[in-house]
Amino acid sequence: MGIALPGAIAAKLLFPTRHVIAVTGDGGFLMNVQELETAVRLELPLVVLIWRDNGYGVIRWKQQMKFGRTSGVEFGNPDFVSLARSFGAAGYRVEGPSELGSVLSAALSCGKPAVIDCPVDYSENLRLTERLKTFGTT
Ligand SMILES: Cc1ncc(C[n+]2csc(CCOP(=O)(O)OP(=O)(O)O)c2C)c(N)n1
Ligand SMILES: [Mg+2]
Repeated sequence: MGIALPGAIAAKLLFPTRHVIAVTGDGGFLMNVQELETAVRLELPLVVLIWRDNGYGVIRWKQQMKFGRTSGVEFGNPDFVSLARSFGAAGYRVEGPSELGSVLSAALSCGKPAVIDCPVDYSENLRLTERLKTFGTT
């Protein structure tokens, strides 16, 4: 956790002509959010795509599978669009699945560091796990 944005900065420094997109959970992004300042200062037009589920989703999933309940995995988030803009980066929000492609294109061509706030619903993961269990016993 936390490596996505610093990793993207390193990648963009190494390969300045290539598109660089960091894909990260909201918790991981917040661990090194201050590196947005680095990306802005170094004028690196990279994109950070944040899956926002307001929690430690993979830990929530594992707790639910193992204990049938969760603890300490929910948190609140800042407004990622405003946060990005306050650093001098661009901020975008995806409002529905059909928008992801166009928002990504806009972010990639905006000419400065960009953050995309993308809400996700991971509940399908639990249903998938249940189905895999069923599959394993038949
Ligand atoms: C530095 C660090 N702390 C803790 C962990 C354990 N860990 C792995 S995934 C995870 C939750 C990730 O949450 P988030 O970044 O919001 O991603 P999500 O699973 O919600 O998509 C945690 C706490 C880790 N991998 N690295
Ligand atoms: Mg999360």
